[in-house]
Amino acid sequence: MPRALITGITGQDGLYLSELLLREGYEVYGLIRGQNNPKADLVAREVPGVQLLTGDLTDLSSLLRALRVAQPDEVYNLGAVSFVAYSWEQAALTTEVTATGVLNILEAIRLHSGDDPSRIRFYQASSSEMFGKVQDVPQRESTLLWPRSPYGVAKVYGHYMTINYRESYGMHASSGILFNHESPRRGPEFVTRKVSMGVAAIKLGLRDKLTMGNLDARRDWGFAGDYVEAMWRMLQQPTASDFVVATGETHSVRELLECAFRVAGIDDWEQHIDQDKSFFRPAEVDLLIGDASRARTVLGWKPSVDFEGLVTMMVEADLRRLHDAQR
Ligand code: G4F
Repeated sequence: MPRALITGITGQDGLYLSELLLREGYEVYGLIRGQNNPKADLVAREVPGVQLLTGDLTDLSSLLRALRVAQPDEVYNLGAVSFVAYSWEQAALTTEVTATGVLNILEAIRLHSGDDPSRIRFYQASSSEMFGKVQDVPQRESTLLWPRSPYGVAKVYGHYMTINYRESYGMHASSGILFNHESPRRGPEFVTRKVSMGVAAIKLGLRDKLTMGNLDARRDWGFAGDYVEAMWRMLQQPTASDFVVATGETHSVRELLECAFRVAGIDDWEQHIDQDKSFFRPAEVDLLIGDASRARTVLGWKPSVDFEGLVTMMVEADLRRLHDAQR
């Protein structure tokens, strides 16, 4: 039975990836941070087969301990301070977790693996946020990175450190440059979920307005359930490498709003939107659109849910959730 260790187990990707690995017959361990982490219950409820270990990406010895217990064949590093807007407010913490945390887990794997650093396969959750002020349209693996946030800078560090460990020690370390990926499990601070929850609440008459930031930013949004499949496929390759994972479609936040209100059957959507400067960022990533040709060719991966399907899935899930909560 193959064994996997996942950091960032409490996020949407951790949950979807756990489901996939359990289906594939893995023994799955999840690293969870802090004393009495309230999200432990969520993991136990949603993916009961996962065994939780306490540890923190900023604490090397806790990572070594987790590796000793889990004895994984594969490690997926999904843990990060992942909300871009927050990274300006806590830039040092973001750097410690999202950048240095990658070095810590790579180093822990190297130390744990002894003579054969390639025996544990490693996945690093790199991000399209690294493209920032984009230098190519669409963005691909070879596109110059130009991050625009402390989060993006931290992800660039983790990305290159992963490549460096592959080249220095022969580790089977791959980096997935994932474009925005969403689901009904997405945290409410991210724009897609904020919109799906807000639109559902407006539809049910629980509120009237949604306060937004920049409506012109464009993103390549896919479904998280599809993207964890790409992560897994990367680690099944004979050689480690880096892959862009994206849908190849781009939409603005305005189009996201239009679509979400349309799904809920509300026409006069602009009446329900306010804008507030506090939701704008000090520097914006204006346009993301990925070219995932390499993932298609090498991994045989393609997305199964398009933009409209994703927004429909999220709005309908929040409508059901709010409806049930009212009964
Ligand atoms: O949903 P967002 O907060 O995601 P963002 O910043 O693109 O980052 C996400 O995707 C990255 C991959 O590219 C990940 F690495 C990262 O961890 C995260 O998952 O914001 C999307 C866009 C931004 O341009 C933002 O300015 O939506 C714009 N936006 C407009 N109004 C808003 C809002 N974003 C949020 N969160 N809230 C708003 O009210």
